[in-house]
Amino acid sequence: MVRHDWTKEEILAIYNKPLMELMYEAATIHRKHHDPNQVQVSTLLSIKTGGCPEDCGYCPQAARYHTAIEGNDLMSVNQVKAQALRAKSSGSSRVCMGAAWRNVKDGEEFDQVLEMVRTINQLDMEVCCTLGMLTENQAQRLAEAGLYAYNHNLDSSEEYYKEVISTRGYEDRLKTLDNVRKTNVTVCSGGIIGMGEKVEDRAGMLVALTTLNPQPESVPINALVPVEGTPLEEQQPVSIWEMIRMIATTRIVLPETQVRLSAGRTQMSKEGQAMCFFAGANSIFAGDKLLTTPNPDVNEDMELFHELGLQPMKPFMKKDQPKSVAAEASKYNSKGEKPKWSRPAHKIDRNEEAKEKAKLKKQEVKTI
Ligand code: SAM
Ligand code: DTB
Ligand code: SF4
Repeated sequence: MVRHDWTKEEILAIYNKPLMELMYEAATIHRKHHDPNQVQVSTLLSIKTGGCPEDCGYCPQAARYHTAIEGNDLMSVNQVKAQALRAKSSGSSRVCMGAAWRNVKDGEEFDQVLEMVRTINQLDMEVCCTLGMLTENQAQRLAEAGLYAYNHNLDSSEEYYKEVISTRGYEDRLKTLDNVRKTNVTVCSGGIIGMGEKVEDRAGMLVALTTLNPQPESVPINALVPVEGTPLEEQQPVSIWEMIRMIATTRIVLPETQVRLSAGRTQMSKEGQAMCFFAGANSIFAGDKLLTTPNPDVNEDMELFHELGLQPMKPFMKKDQPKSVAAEASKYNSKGEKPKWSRPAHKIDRNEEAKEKAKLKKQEVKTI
């Protein structure tokens, strides 16, 4: 039975169970709802990298911090098609296109993204986008182009979100998820552990996700990848035990969801990842790069799958392939809306410090 009324206390009690019991319970629920030998494999593609106006404390793509990434303008449809074909031949069933945007803006660039969606859907792969905040009209246009999933993470509890991001509010994230839900696009929403949050915040995030009705079809659990120059650069990596606990708890409270073992796998042993699969993870990001940071090599992942008897899932096993409507036949117009997303603008000390450090670095570069 899927429950939407979990309390934080109940979820904490699950998270803190003796580990063997927790894993056994999660694995039992996993088997009731999923084939435990099938793992969905997605490939990430950063279609627009860096230069983002937001202040997310974990993100190397925020323009205000000084990180080593190379920014790029929006990729062309042909470049995206070539990458999608590579992903398909390496066993991925889904391409997830990420853009370093605060929100989607109607216009040429969005039209180009819609064409990317049509192109990948025509390759018979599932298409996911993560483009920031979205209006209902934009969600409808993505759906009409053939989008399969939209990723928009809650990232943490509502309380801890304020300690990480000051340029937008939690309610904007929920509103975007609601806009996606009004279409036939599936919802992918999860978060990051290891940002300095308490275990209570992890439980709080799961309460928010379980309350959604229907629950998200996919929930990525990322371990923070601490990137030099970001406010969270000095966070200690989360231990594999915490990752297993988080995956197992997510599996128990979101039984029908695909739980994705996401960022941070380069820091995990093969045995650790195997325990995550046992505890209910049934999806990964494959490819040697996430959006901007490293990820295990595809061959290594396929060796691990072979060792564990896991199989990459074929596309459209959970839901039929959407039809792509051509741009000329679209029934939706670009509305040119300018929605008023919130701007809390409270001060987060470590974000301010990282911004100041970046200013100094930029001045240094100028004077050299
Ligand atoms: N700009 C869009 C947005 O924020 O929704 C889409 C791209 S954004 C990079 C997608 C997600 O990547 C974030 O919500 C966050 O959960 C995850 N992410 C970003 N940087 C990360 C890091 N250093 N470690 C782990 N996850 C990270
Ligand atoms: C998600 O939850 N994790 C992915 C995907 N959704 C877009 C992104 C992880 C990004 C890790 C940092 C980077 O590579 O820039
Ligand atoms: Fe921008 Fe998304 Fe990175 Fe936040 S997480 S800075 S919105 S790219």
